[in-house]
Amino acid sequence: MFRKILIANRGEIALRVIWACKELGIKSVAVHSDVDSDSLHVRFADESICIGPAPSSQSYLRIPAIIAAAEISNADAIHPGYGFLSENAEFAEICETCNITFIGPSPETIALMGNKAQAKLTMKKAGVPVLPGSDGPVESADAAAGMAKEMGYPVILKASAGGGGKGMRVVHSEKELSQAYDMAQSEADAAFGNKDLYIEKFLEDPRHIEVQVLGDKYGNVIHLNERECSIQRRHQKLIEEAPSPALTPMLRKELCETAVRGAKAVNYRTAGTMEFLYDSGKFYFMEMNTRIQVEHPVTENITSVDLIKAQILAAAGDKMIYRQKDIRIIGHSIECRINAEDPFRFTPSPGKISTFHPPGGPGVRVDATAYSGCVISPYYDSLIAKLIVRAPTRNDCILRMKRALESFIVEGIKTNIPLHLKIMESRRFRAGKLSTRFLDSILPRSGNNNGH
Ligand code: MV4
Repeated sequence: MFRKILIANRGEIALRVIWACKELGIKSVAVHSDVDSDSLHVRFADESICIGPAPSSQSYLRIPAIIAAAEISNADAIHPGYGFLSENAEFAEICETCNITFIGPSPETIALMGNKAQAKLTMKKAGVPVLPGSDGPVESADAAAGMAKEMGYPVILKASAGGGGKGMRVVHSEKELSQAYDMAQSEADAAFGNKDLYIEKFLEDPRHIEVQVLGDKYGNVIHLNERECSIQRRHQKLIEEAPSPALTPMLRKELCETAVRGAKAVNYRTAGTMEFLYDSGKFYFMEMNTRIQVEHPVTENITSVDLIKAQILAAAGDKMIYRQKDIRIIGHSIECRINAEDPFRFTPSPGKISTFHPPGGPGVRVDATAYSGCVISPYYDSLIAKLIVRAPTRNDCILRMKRALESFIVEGIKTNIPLHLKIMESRRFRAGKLSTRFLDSILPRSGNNNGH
């Protein structure tokens, strides 16, 4: 087992990894930027090292500084958390070269799944359902027009190197296609240095349902059921829950077994997520995320599996202690992402939090980095806490979330707690009628004009 793990991240996920290390008897090393020296991850790690100034490009993304910190502190592994370097194949490879275990998939798997066109083709070959479209990148606007004619409009152009919505264009008719192709291509080139696009049939109002998978180095792969993540704004998730209110037991089994088949096809050996679009009783593979995700606690709540510990144990070469038949869903769980932002205009609200008093009581978990007196920096994302509740049923969960939100005190900055309360009180949410356009039905019209 590892003696010491360096956490190449900040915020609540850095703390979450530190808690796992403590419970496993592993020493932890925090890295931090200048403006994060008073952060809780620095305070609770066994050691900490400053790796640069506030901008991520000069600190949390600076590979040489992070590797140097691991060598100076004699860490034998690095946990990348989510975001930052977590899906950077080059970083994973450099870790390997330096004899530091990267807690995640192999560099080859990260690179393969990072190319969304390749990932889709790989999954299609493995028998995972995908939307009709090009097999791999599409060569030209003309080739795209030919395919669009065949499958019918609307279609969507997506950057192969993309994911999370960048370099995407929905096309409703042939006359829009060539311009959309050029725009998506230059956006992809600017954002990723890769112009490749692929095309597929566009679903107007699907759900986003993802399956948590877990593998080890010996070819064992299981699933830990699904999460529903349809409530998003500008490809930023706001609320996640498990299980999905949309699935029947039969569909759940089919979806989750399909996800395992896909993960096995790429020799998956750690925690990961297979993302699907779901519409009218059918699901289609969209992307695979080769990292731990923000919303992993809802899965932990319904399965009682500690996903961070599982990642660490898998990376250390332990054989998986779970068999699929040991995994059962118990109850329901919902997560609200509490952001430092104006709740209806979505503009950031950095600054000093004068009072921070999170809720507690039965079934309430708060994964937070904020505390009374802390300063929320404008340099990083606006997530200040994840409020996660569990209860026997979805309805109990919603009532519990409502009371937890009502007793969550954050003063000094604005948060999106009022928006979460509005969603918990909405009839559509309570009925489980979710889709990727759900938020449009909640927001006042003025708040709607910021989307794509
Ligand atoms: C789609 C789609 C509909 N049809 N692909 C958005 C993020 C990126 N990962 C892919 N996305 C979508 N791809 C097809 N063929 C709709 C979306 C989409 C979306 C997906 C999940 C959650 C929220 C979303 C919001 C807008 C668009």
